[in-house]
Amino acid sequence: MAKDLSTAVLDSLHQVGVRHIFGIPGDAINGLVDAARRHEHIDFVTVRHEEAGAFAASAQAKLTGGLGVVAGTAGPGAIHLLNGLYDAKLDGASVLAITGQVESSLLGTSAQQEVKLERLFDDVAVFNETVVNPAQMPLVAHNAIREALARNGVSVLVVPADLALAEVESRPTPMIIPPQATPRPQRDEIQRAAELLNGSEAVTILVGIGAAGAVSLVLEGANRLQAPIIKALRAKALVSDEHPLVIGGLGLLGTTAAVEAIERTDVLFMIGTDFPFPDFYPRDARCIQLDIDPTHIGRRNPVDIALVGDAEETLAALVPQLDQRTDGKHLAKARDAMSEWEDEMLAAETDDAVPIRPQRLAASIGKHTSPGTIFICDTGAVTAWVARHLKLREGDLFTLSSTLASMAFGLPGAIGAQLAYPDRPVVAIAGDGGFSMLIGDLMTAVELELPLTVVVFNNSKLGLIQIEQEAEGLPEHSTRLSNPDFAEVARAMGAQGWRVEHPDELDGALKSALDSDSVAVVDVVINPEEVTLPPKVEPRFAFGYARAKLKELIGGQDALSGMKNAAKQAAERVTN
Ligand SMILES: Cc1cc2nc3c(=O)[nH]c(=O)nc-3n(C[C@H](O)[C@H](O)[C@H](O)COP(=O)(O)OP(=O)(O)OC[C@H]3O[C@@H](n4cnc5c(N)ncnc54)[C@H](O)[C@@H]3O)c2cc1C
Ligand SMILES: Cc1ncc(C[n+]2csc(CCOP(=O)(O)OP(=O)(O)O)c2C)c(N)n1
Ligand SMILES: [Mg+2]
Repeated sequence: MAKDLSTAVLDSLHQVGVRHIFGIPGDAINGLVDAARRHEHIDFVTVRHEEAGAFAASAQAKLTGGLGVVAGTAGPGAIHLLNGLYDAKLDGASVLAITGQVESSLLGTSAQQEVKLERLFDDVAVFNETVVNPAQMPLVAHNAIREALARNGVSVLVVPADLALAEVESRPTPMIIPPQATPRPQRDEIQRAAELLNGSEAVTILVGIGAAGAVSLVLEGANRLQAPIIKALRAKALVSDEHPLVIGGLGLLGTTAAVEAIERTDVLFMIGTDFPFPDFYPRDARCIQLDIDPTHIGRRNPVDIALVGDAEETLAALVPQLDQRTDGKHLAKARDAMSEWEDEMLAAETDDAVPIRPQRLAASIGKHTSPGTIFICDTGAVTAWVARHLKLREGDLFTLSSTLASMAFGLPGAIGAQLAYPDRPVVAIAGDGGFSMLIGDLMTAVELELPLTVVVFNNSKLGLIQIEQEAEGLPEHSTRLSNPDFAEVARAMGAQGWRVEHPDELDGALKSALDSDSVAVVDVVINPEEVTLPPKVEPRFAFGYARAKLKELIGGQDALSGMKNAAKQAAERVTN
């Protein structure tokens, strides 16, 4: 049976369960958009920026493990996709980008909007092909889909405008997506790992998103070994933050309890994690790493025993070989340190100060959301408040632009998440910088009538950058943002909006927004002076910070005018 090329692509996508293509119609992809208009199972979701579409597709892929799809027209539309596609690549998410291209007769003629797309996408893509003849269908589409799914990466299919609706002879070729060839760790290696774990005094488990299918085995193993569990940030939702074995995260956004447990540990057991910060790995401990990808073994930290395999399958073989320990000194110390940490955090989380403290805001979000909520978080100081103060429960999902650490992932990611999970509450947690970067896509959420909630941590600045500048001893520069009232902006865009400046208003606004069945924005003015501290403050940080504050005080000018400035600012603060 004959059909047009774009319909053939959509039929292939339908075979792997795709329901949405995010993008902006026009020019070279009008054929694709028309095919979507006619397609029974796949919707074209018009966004306001192709990057937002790519983030939405990436978030869907990260949360569901399936394929996210995004489209952009030739030239600028395709270029706009790039940051979102890198987000998918770096987090191992399967995304297909379909882009337009100038007509095939114009290729190589410096035509308007002609960009060498294969070169543009060369680094980001595991599969990157331009269709030059309709007879390539459906095989070329199948290959693109198969490679994205099998290699957990980005595929790019470039379709010149004149071919989008070209007739293709569609042979009935069901697409084969072979199950991933899962490596199996050798029995000997599992036994060596069991011996090392059984013979050690202080095992600490660092768990990552790769352990998502093996949570109960991780818990059983940790219980037998009396080992505290530290969660890599991407894996924050894997085990409840309130679980007695959990001692928070590791890294700049982690807890002191985790840093101290790592210092004491004699065997670190990494399960499905690619935690990227070398300074936070233990200096002298032995290390066992369990990962499905052999190229990830040892790339962050030297490894004594490598278990290359699926977390669930491998732990199912390993955990029964672990002895039940009774002397849980290491765990007891870690727990004590964690309760101390939590007590320390509680003061800020319950503080009635005005402006509202971000710690209090993050903790309040946790109190008002129901279990099963999906949280999508931006990059910034906001990530730290969420990492430390938003308590996730069993059944919640959490994701972010984890390895690329791009700004503005929250709102578009929430759009992708809400479309993939229409019945679950979805909350985007945004910085004011990140939110305003792709704010246009609030209108996308409104048009789609999605019930998602956006909470803006509004400190009127690129907060994390100011902290970075000051930690390096540099005075704050160019990080301030003069924002509108985002609640009013939200209302003007057709969403509901709440502006919160006082802690007394916080609970009511969050509750109303979360209960609302339309797009809701809660713009919370938070204390702009709040600094996220590393889990252990080194003298270098304190010294740099003090130096920066001094420079800010004298404003880099002569001391007298600097002091005048500082006095003026202080007076303004008092009168406001
Ligand atoms: C502003 C900002 C600050 C950040 N600060 C921190 C921080 O302080 N601490 C922190 O932890 N993170 C932080 N991050 C995130 C950090 O960059 C990493 O992305 C994150 O730590 C990685 O988490 P992960 O190991 O769970 O995921 P990934 O890096 O995706 O690793 C998952 C691993 O699991 C493996 N895997 C997949 N499937 C399986 C399977 N079935 N069986 C076995 N293995 C499998 C994969 O091959 C991969 O190696 C920050 C991010 C941002 C945006
Ligand atoms: C696209 C992109 N541009 C720049 C950066 C560098 N960067 C990281 S965090 C940040 C500030 C984010 O500000 P905001 O969203 O207001 O969050 P805050 O730090 O204030 O909580 C910047 C500029 C980045 N990560 N991504
Ligand atoms: Mg900010």
